[in-house]
Amino acid sequence: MTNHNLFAALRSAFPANLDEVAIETGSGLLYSWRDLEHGSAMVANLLQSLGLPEGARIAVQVERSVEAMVLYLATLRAGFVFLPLNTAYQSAEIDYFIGNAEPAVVVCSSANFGWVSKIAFKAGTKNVFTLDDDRTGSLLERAAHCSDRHDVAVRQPGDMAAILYTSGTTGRSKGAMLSHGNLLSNAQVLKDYWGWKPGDVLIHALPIFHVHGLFVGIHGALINGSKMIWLSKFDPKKVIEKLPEATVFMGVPTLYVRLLAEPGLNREACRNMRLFIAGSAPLLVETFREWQERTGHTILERYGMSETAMLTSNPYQGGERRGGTVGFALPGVSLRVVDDAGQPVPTGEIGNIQVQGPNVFQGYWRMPEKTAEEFTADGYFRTGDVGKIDGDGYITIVGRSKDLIISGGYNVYPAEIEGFINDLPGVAESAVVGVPHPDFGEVGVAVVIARPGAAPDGLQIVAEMKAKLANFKVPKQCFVVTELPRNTMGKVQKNVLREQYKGLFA
Ligand code: MLC
Ligand code: AMP
Repeated sequence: MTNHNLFAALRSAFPANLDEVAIETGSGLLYSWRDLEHGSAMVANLLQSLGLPEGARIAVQVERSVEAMVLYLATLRAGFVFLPLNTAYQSAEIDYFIGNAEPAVVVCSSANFGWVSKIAFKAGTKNVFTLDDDRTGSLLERAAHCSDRHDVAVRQPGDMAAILYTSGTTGRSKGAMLSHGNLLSNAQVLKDYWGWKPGDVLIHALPIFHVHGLFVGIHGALINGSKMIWLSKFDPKKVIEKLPEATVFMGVPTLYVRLLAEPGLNREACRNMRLFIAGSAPLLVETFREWQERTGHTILERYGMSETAMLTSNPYQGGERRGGTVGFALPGVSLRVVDDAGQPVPTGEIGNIQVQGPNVFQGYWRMPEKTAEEFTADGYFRTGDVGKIDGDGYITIVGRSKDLIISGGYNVYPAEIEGFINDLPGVAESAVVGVPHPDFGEVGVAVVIARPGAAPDGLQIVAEMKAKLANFKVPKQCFVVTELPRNTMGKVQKNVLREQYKGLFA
């Protein structure tokens, strides 16, 4: 019987000589392919020894490390479901995710063990392990006693491999269920489309709790048997130092903006590079052009989402990479632009982007109604992105119908933040909008109306948010005003607010 487990495909791409270097860290630690093979086997054996039910979720909130990646590989290998959580999430956020996903295993940093384990045990989780970014923690201690041989669990293409939580427009996060088949098909398509070849080396400096770093980066390198230069965090100077040893780099636009701010970024530093890829948020045409001038390389911009992994890409070869566009639908992906009635719009006109393909997710975890709402009768997923296709077939994302702010590549849903602010004493109502920001692309600004007789303070409101919410979600400024602009229906006109505050960080 064919094994469709994603890990089996990644493993089969490992080089014949397992003693070659698979990963080199920023501090010079080397991991061989054999280390990945044995490490993932040991952790997979540990997970399997716990007697977990079929489809058990393994929730992980840990700092970026090679061992955290090995835990991901081990979860796939053992046939369980990986559930990564942003390290910025605080207790109320973690409480929701763990309560909703009911993971059988939770892995957290030892610094957070106290509060995370309390939440996990309350939700019925039986196993809580720790994993730190210095190769310590109870997960590795326990795995050290396990065999380094392991038969990859047999999985079908439709079996769940991961759940990625993405915030909802109503403020409640939804868990997008991705199957082994979704992820493998996308990895295989990208390997060909981006011309991965022997000898490629990827600089990996992105978080591994979202699609970009976890799937596009890790799968991209592994399915090509390519070495990764693994940086513990994004540091532009360190990236530039490592560029001559690499051929591929991936980043959200903020990473490119920060690299351009470094005088050391030049053609010489990029002499061995083959490909720079950007995505997760719109790349400004100015950044695209400045990059071309400074490095001689043309950034390849692509577009994707948690629910679908990658959907479109500018061409690697055989066509021009056009700044401001996200290229063409990837092979196997069907993408259409439709009006609000669901009818295709003429070439060049703006409409809603809908997609279909082997990479499109299986639905939202325990939310069948929400899942049904997001698919059309003929099986297309409504992305919530608004765009157009020009006469040459290039796709441009021009906006979003979903009320969403993308800040430094992280998604922030205004509804969630407004809900938080509205519950604070003295607040009658609030509106959160995204405004342009030179570093993060876009950041949130909160506009608040006081309750009669109350005088809430903007700085205090920001402080309250910092204490309770993931830091990237916190609006950079909060204004208390006497009224919000409204349309005739009484609905807040966010476009007017965006216009009013657009110069705040210019
Ligand atoms: C950090 N801060 C942010 C922020 N990141 N504010 C807004 N937006 C962000 N993204 C704030 C913190 O709150 C803090 O504020 C201050 O900046 C410093 O925090 P830090 O943690 O030291 O920041 P830094 O390490 O510089 O992080 C910036 C970053 C990071 C750009 C490196 O945000 C990042 O790694 N972004 C990548 C996100 C990503 O991988 N997205 C892919 C999603 S997948 P204060 O006030 O507390 O000091 C997806 C699908 C697809 O979208 O298509 O790929
Ligand atoms: P996430 O839910 O974190 O997976 O974010 C997905 C969203 O990021 C998409 O729906 C788009 O709105 C946005 N996005 C991803 N890539 C791009 C891009 N290249 N240009 C514009 N928006 C993008």
